[in-house]
Amino acid sequence: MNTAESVLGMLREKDRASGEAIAKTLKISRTAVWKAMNGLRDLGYVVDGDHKGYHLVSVPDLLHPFELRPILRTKTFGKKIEHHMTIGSTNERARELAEEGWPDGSVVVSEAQETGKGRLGRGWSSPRGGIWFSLILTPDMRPNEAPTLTLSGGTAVAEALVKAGFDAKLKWPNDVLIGDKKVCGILTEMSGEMERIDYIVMGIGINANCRVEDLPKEVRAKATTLLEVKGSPVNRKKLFADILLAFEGIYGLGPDEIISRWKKRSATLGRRVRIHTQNGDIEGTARDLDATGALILELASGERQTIYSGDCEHLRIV
Ligand code: BT5
Repeated sequence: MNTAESVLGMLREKDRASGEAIAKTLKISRTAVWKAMNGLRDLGYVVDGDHKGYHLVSVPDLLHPFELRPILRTKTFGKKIEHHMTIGSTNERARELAEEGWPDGSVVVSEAQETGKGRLGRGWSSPRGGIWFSLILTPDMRPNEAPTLTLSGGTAVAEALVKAGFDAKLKWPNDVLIGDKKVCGILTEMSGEMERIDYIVMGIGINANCRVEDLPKEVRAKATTLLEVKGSPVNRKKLFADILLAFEGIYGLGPDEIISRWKKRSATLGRRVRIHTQNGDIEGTARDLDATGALILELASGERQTIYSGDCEHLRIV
């Protein structure tokens, strides 16, 4: 905990705290108190000060560790958080930190991204108000087991959204939908060798308190935001803390349990779908997931085909 965070802790506890009392309790100089106060104000904390002392008037709506730590109930996820007001991509930054050896469960979060990344070189629009973050994971598993880990990220988000009152569903492999529109996308990137994972960076983007009009024209028809669905802003800090808690709870479960949790919230199984793969499109009915998280498709001929990767399109129910 740095000085500013300790000072903030005291301001939260006491209605009014004098500079002298803060300095004495934290064993720091009056100048250090003053500097910490300025640092907090720069972040958007409103602190009144008069001869009787300092008083915390309001806190900023930021996914900053100062705001998250008091409400996080996790053991490892989010114990290290790097926060940005804006960044290119949290995934890129998380990769750098993973290379530096940041531990399992570390988080990079940004209030906005300038060059957010989707899968396969696509872009991800990330205006202010969303929840854009990446987790560094160092699971003890082989690379071929990683697909179920990807499913657990989507499941955690969907379960946290359900807890917050949203009817969130999952589209294979990893989109979270509300009413068939995409509200969250996940980008999993792995570094390692055939037999061993060095680390995984899982990037999760949630359209929380942004408006659909803030997204590019071409994605609006297929996208939604929590603000739009609810009609009023959600508590981003609580939702973020709940997602980390849900994910920590699923992380480390066996593949069978992850897959069964995923299936409970699936919007894909039982639907007619078109899968865009590198080798062309395949249409059929999504029947099941196999033990590795691959999609089992029933073709018109009745034959079953296992799909390991691709973009899934839900076809209209006619
Ligand atoms: C994804 O890709 O869904 C993965 C998105 C991952 C974003 C997170 S945010 C934090 C972390 N840092 C990053 O740089 N990325 C991760 P994909 O399935 O390829 O979907 C991308 C497509 O979704 C785009 O081509 C658009 O059509 C559409 N799209 C772009 N922005 C969107 C948004 N905010 N909401 C819904 N759809 C969007």
